[in-house]
Amino acid sequence: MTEFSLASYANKPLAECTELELFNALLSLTKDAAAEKGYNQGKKRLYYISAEFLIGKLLSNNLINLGLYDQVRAELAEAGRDLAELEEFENEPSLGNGGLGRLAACFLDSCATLGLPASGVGLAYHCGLFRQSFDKNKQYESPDYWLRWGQESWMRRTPKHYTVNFGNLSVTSTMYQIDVTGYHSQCDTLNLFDVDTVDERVIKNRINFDKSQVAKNLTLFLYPDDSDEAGRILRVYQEYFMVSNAAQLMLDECVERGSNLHDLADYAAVQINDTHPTMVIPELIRLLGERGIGFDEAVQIVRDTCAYTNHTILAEALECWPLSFIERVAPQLVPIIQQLDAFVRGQYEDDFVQVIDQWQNVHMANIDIHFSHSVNGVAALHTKILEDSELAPFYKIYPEKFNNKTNGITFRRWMVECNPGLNKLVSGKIGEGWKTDAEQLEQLLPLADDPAFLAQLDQVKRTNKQTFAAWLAAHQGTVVDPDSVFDVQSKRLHEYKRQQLNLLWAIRKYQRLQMLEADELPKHKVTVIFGAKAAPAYTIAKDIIHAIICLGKVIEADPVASKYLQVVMIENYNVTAAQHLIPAADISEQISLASKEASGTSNMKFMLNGAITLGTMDGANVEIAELVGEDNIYTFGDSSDEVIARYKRGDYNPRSYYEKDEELAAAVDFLTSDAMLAQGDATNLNRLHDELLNKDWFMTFPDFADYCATKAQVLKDYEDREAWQRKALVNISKAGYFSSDRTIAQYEKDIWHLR
Ligand code: 26Y
Repeated sequence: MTEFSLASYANKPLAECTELELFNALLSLTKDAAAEKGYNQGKKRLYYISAEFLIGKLLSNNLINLGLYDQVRAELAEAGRDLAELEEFENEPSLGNGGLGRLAACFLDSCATLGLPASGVGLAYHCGLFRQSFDKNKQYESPDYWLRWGQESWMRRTPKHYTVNFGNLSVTSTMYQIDVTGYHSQCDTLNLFDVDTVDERVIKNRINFDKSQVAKNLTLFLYPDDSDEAGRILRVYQEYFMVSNAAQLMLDECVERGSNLHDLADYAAVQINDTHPTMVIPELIRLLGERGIGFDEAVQIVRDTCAYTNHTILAEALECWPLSFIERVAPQLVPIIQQLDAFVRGQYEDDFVQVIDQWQNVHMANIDIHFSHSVNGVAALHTKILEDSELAPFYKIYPEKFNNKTNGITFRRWMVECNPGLNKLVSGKIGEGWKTDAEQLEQLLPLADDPAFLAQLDQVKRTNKQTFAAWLAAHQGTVVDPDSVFDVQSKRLHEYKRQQLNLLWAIRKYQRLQMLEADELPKHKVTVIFGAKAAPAYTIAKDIIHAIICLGKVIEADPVASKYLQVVMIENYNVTAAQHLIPAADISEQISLASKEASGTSNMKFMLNGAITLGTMDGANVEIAELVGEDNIYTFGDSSDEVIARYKRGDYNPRSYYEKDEELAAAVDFLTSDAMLAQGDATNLNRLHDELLNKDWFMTFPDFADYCATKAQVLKDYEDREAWQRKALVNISKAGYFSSDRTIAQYEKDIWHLR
């Protein structure tokens, strides 16, 4: 084992280095240390294909996993330098959007740690997902040039190049590699493809660019605006580029490892992360055909190799492309997709399960289900809804394919790295074993009766809240009170996640504060903290952001209410912000409309960091509730069965709730009050008001009263600090089930069989 000394990677004394010089020295050191650990290898390899990898900053994560963190920090400190300064300096890779991408990142961490040979395969987006800023209380999007400032060097350029043929043009690619370090183990890799002709100059203003110049724009943005046809076709180009590269890479590597391609399934497992990589199925069939394998055998080989994960039951996210788009982008796939369609038609009559529908639209999920050997949901309830309703006709045909893999998170990033105080407290009591054997956290349970330990837990939370407050002040100039209750909802902005329900609660709270007598005022101030990006073309989501920011300003201007309530929106919420925020949270808001959130993973991160969940019985919340017991979680709202039944009846009318509940009506109408209009834009506020009153597709009104009553109980219980920390301790102790190491072990055992 080499002794790694940072000084030997710098060409001048560490004290005299610029941040860039220090950062580059750390990069080289980390890469050498990773190379020395070596890479997980074996006959069979996992190819995890995903449009997103939300990997977060890598410096500290890699140092921790390589066992170099303390040593490097000490060496820096000796030279009067601070590792935190370099963590700030590092740009966060902008390669993902939300849960699906972060899950992919946690999975790679666990694969590497468990010694499974695995490659992530995706795209090297130059500007990634947009960077969010606020101006006039609205979201603005700009390109996130995360590759600048020397940081591109996490990505190693490889000599691998492929040709990808589109209908009207042919492009070449280059593969870049990022090391995925396992915790005290070997490495895996994240393989990201870039198009060689990429040209950032096609970007016009902000995130607008010439959509027709595919060879130049293909790898610029993640999820480019798809509100017009050019944008949707571009998405198909991106997807085909991703999977064609993935398929070619995989076949090359498998042949190198000794496969004759007939036995491909013994050499590769492909996991299709949502429908975005679906075209890998016809592409593999096509490539196997080129190499002399007949259609029927190729179909069987591909089915044995591929597995599909469904992450959503929202119809809009189940991709469905006009065959004419595929004809333009990848005409070579059309006859194959038609053959797959004919194959299905020959066996099943039900329109629902066909590959190509009567309007000549290709249903990507249907390809995945017929032509892979495993279909999994991401939480027990989600899988059950897929089986019983959403995908019931498929479940009837292929009951053996369906399985559940409840999501998980890597505890290395989501506790060891982001919450050093808690890491120290926990490890001081039960040792370090929980970092790779997460169920050991249960050893903390007896401490629920130890007031001294609960006080220490409280102290850790307090410190984290102060640290977060300092970070927020430095980053966006917003001042929050660390003595207030941190009530946090951070996740993609979507109506089904119901940030608007939380917003209505905050309005109601504000209105009540205005009516209270001095002796009734609450003990603790509540700081409602939101972090969320809205898709650029998602109008109502942006209206919700606008309303949240406006409300924050209204309250701030009120001398009395602002002592008891603050509403804050974090700018450009990303993994870095999450790592600061989650350890500081008291309340974890998981308030999606029951049946709509496939799993959620922030719920797990908050729990692990000692926040108490206030949530609906949706996604993985259900499993959290089972584990911690009803005393240690707050649940409310209609059940998924009730919600599904109400959708089926089709008789939901938000007005009937509005008319019956005066407080609800007052809160809704406040959106267009003079106070709000003085802060914001009438178009946006009126639109949101009307949307809620006339449509409210995600049924916030029926859950409003129960949500408010439950939240009142949460805030009341917060006053008993010892009882509260006991709940926190139970949550931390029971979080072990949600380690992505457990999830990955299940994928390995049930689906991949890499070993
Ligand atoms: C339509 C297309 C543009 C699209 C883009 C992004 C479709 C879906 C997505 C992202 C989906 C996503 O992030 N899903 C989340 O996956 C998590 C990991 O399984 C779940 O925990 C979470 O409930 C789900 O919303």
